[in-house]
Amino acid sequence: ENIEKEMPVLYNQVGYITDAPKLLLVREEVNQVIIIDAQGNEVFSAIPEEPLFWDQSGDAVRKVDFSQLNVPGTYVVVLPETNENFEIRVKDQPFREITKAALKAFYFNRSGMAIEPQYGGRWARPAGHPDTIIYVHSSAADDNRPEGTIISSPLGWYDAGDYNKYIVNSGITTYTLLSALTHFTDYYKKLDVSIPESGSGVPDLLTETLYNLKWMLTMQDPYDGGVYHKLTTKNFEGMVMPHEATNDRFVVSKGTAATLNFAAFAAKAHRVLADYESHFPGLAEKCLQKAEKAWGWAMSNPNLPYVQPDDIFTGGYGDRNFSDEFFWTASELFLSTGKDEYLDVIIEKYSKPVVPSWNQVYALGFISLLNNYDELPEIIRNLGLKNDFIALVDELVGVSKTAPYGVSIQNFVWGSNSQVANEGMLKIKGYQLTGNRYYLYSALSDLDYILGRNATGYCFVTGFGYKRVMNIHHRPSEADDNEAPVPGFLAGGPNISVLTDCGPEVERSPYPAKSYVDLECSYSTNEIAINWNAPLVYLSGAIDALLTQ
Ligand code: 9MR
Repeated sequence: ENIEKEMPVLYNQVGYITDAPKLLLVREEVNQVIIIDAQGNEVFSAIPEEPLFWDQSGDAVRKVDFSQLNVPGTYVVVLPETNENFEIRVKDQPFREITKAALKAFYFNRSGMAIEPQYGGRWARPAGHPDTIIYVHSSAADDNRPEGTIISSPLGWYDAGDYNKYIVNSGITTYTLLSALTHFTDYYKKLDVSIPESGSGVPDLLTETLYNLKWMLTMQDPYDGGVYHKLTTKNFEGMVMPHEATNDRFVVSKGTAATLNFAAFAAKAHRVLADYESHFPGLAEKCLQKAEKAWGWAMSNPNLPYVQPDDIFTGGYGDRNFSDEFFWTASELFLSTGKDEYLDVIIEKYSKPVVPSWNQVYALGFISLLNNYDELPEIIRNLGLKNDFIALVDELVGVSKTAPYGVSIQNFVWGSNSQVANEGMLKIKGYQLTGNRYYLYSALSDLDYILGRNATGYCFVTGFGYKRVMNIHHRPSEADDNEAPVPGFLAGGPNISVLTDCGPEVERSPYPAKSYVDLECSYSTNEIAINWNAPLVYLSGAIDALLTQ
C-alpha cells in the first residue's frame, strides 16, 4: 500500500508572482478557504468554486482565485473545517531560483569532469566517463571505421538517470536551451548559475549548452557525415556513482533521426555563435559545415530508423517517422544559409505543428521560422505557419481555461511533466507573437501545475516545495551520501506506461494524472531527463523574464 494521504490544498509551492493571477485548488470536500498573513490577520477568505471532475485524475477539485492578494509575503492557507494549514508565498521574483537550479542541473549531469565543491556543494563528486576510448560497435562499422575502431567522444551530459549519451534527445534539449537564449537574450546574459566558466562574458546558458555541443560534434563520422545514434554501454549500469560505472562504451548505428537532429541543432548553434566569434573562433562556421555535411548524409539515407542491436539494451529513442525532422532541419539550415534546397524541403514537408517531444519536432521548426518571420520569403509565409501555430496555442489555452486543474494536458505520456512544460513554451511563443496576455497567464498556470498544483500534490522539481520529490531515478542522487537528491531536476511525472516498475507490492493509481510514486525504482514516473529539464528552464525563465523583471 503506497497511496499516501492526499494534500487537501494543491498550490504552487514555490511562490506566486505579486502582480499576476493566482489560483489554488482544494479537494471536493473543502468548503471554505482562509488566508492569513504573518501577523495572523485574515487577508482573504473564499468559498471555493463548484467542484470540477477530471477523468484523468479521477477526482474533482474546486478552484480558488486569490489574485487579489497582491502584497509580497509568506501566508498561511487555512482550512477551517479541518484546521489544516499550508504555507504559501507571494513574491516579486518567485522563479529566479528555480530557473537557475533547472539550468544548473545540466552542470550536475556533465560527464567527463569532476563536480567541484565550490560549484556543486554537497553534490560534489569525482569525474566519471572520460569517454576518450569509445569502440565503434558492429552496427556502426564501415570501411573507414571497422568494428572495434577506437574514437574519442568526451564531454556532454548524461541523458537522464542513466549514464548514456543519446543524439536524438540531445537535439531537442540543446535547441530548447538555445531558443531560450535567443528569445530572452538580455535575461540570460545576466543569469549567473555559478558554474566553473561563469563570468567569462558568455551567458552561462550558452556555456552549458556548448558543453554538450562539443560532445555532439564528435558523434559525426568525419568521413561520410552520418551521425551515430548514441554513445552507450551495452546494458544500463548499476545504481553507482559515475566514476564507478566503468563498463566499455560504444558508438552505435548511424541513423536518419540522429543525423537530422544533429544538423538542426548545429545549424541553430551556428547562428547563436555568430555573436560570440571572439570567444570561440571558428566554431560557428564549423557547426554550419558539419550541419550541411550531415544533411547530405540524411538526403542519401532518408529513411534509416534506429534498430536496437541484439547486444544493446539501453534507451531506444527509436523514431520511425522523419518528416518532422526533415522539416525542422531544413528550417534551421534555411535560416542559416538561405539556400533553395532547404526551402524546397520546408515546403514539401510542411504540416501543422504539435506539442514537441523528442520524436515530434515540427514545432521546433515553427519556433525558429516564426522568430525570423519578417525576413521569410513570401512563399514560406504563405504556408500559413503563423496561423497554424497560433491555432495550436489557442487550442491549448482553450483547454486550460475550463480544465479542472487549469492546464492543457489531456493525455499522460512518459515524461508528462515535460509535456506540460513544452505546452507552456508554445504559449510563451504565442504571447511573443501576438501580445495576448492570456497566453502568458496560461503558461504561468502550467508552471503552477509543475510546482505543486497537480493531482499528486508534489512539487516536481527537486530541492523545491513543501511536498518534495526525494527519490528520483537518477544514479548519482541514489548512490551518493546525501539524502536530498541533486537539485533542480524535473521528475518525469505521472503516467500509466509501466505500472509495475516497482514490482507488485507498490500500488499505483490507475488514473494517469495521479499515477506517480516518489521511489527510485519508478523509472517510468520518477526519472529525470535533459529533454524534460530544458523546457522547464525555458518556461520558468520566460515567465521570470516577462512577468517579474
Ligand atoms: O523519454 C523517453 C520516453 O518517451 C519513452 O517512452 C521511454 C521508453 O522508451 O524512454 C524515455 O527515454 C529514456 C531513454 O530511453 C533512456 N534514458 C532515460 C530516458 C527517460 O526515461
